[in-house]
Amino acid sequence: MKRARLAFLVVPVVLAACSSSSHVSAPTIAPARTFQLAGFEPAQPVQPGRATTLAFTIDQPSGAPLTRYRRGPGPHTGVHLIVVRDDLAGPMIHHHPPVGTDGHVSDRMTFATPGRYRVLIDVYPASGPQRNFQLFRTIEVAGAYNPPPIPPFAPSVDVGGYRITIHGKPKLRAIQSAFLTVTVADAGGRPARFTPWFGALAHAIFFRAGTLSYFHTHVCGANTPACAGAFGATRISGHSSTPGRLSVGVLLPQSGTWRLFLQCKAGGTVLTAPFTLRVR
Ligand SMILES: [Cu+2]
Repeated sequence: MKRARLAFLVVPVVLAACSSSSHVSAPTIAPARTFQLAGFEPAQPVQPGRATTLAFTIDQPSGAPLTRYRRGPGPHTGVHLIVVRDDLAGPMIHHHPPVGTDGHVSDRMTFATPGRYRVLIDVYPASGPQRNFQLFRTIEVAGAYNPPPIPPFAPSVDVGGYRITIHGKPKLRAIQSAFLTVTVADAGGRPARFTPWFGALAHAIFFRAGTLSYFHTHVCGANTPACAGAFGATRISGHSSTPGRLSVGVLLPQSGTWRLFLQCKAGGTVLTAPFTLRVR
């Protein structure tokens, strides 16, 4: 659509510019050069419950593969692979796969249940005007898919022997930053001791129901250098200085129903707790 309109706009200008010459050639309008996924696997629907290779290369606007990614101790590095089922009810997968010297990224993951899955690739190139950008794909996992409605807000989620609780009912508004107070306690009610994971004490990954818009913040602690960074033009990060307690920064661009997948590492295990948030 955009391309057609561009062609329409550009051709008369070229004709006018060339009107005094003896011959006129119509310009060829190429699509805008952007970063794009190449050689994405799986190219076909996959089977549930079976380890699957997910692989790709990111081609730069020049056409050459992107091989140099931002590196460092913080979470804003490399390639983040985030996978959710479209209904946002199921689990979330968050990997930082290694990048080959030729730019090829390959990972293994298992899709537990049938359905449509959103693959979000959050990319931090080593150089260039953009700090990071996202690319998307959909993977179909074979079988009957009856997506359940998103559950209402519930303050506590039990996962991996821990209870993760949001304190107070969140009152969130689009484009207004807020902080959620979250506690993580073991089965005996003792506060969890967090281990930094991917450069942060916790990762807060948000997807909006329906459109699957995405946002991602981090909770930083004393031992997470380079954790607090910019998210595009936005700077927001939470912090934690007390065992078992997290202050999670939220800044969502649109109203609607969002799912927060809160991830932290406690007792050697990565915990992922999904919460439903209404944003006015
Ligand atoms: Cu993260």
